[in-house]
Amino acid sequence: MALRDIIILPDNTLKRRSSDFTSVDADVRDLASDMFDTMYEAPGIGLAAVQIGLLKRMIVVDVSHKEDKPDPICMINPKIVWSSEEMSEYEEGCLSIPEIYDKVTRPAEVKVQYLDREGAECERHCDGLLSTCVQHEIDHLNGVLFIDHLSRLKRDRVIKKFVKAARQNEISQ
Ligand code: K1U
Ligand code: ZN
Repeated sequence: MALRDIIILPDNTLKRRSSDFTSVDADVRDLASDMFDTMYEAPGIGLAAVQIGLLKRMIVVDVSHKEDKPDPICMINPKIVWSSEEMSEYEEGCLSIPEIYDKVTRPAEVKVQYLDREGAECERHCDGLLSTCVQHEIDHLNGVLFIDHLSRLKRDRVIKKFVKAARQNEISQ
């Protein structure tokens, strides 16, 4: 089990676009394993590679209920190929923006094409929390945070809070 550090706002890496994997090998599978360990430990229901400082297009998700059996999903080079016109609202959080939650409206359902951990081409129809979470994680791969979906006022308030906390942390070290 290898836990990785999760980077938090205002780390500028979070604003950068991640690049595709050109192949899926044992190193990629080890990375997926570390990402699941890190996500479950946090705890969270999703994680994008950029959140551990790696600008590569991999996300892991598990939206199963605590009492049910785990349902880990790893998506490599995920691409949304269809979005529903119907929208849904969900109160989102982010492991890179601790203790901030707000409602975000996104397409209710999406279809995603991706490679699995064996490098096989897959397509998955996502609805409910899985749809919300997958869209949140794919946003991360494009340097987009859930606060970018809020009003400028709300977003700026959150950024200001984290910039101030980072400065105070620097001073006290
Ligand atoms: O990407 C991330 O930062 C992970 C994030 C995913 C997410 C949450 C809510 C809506 C969309 C995407 C989280 O997992 S935040 C933590 C969280 O939601 C949670 C933690 C423990 C149990 C249940 C939920
Ligand atoms: Zn997030």
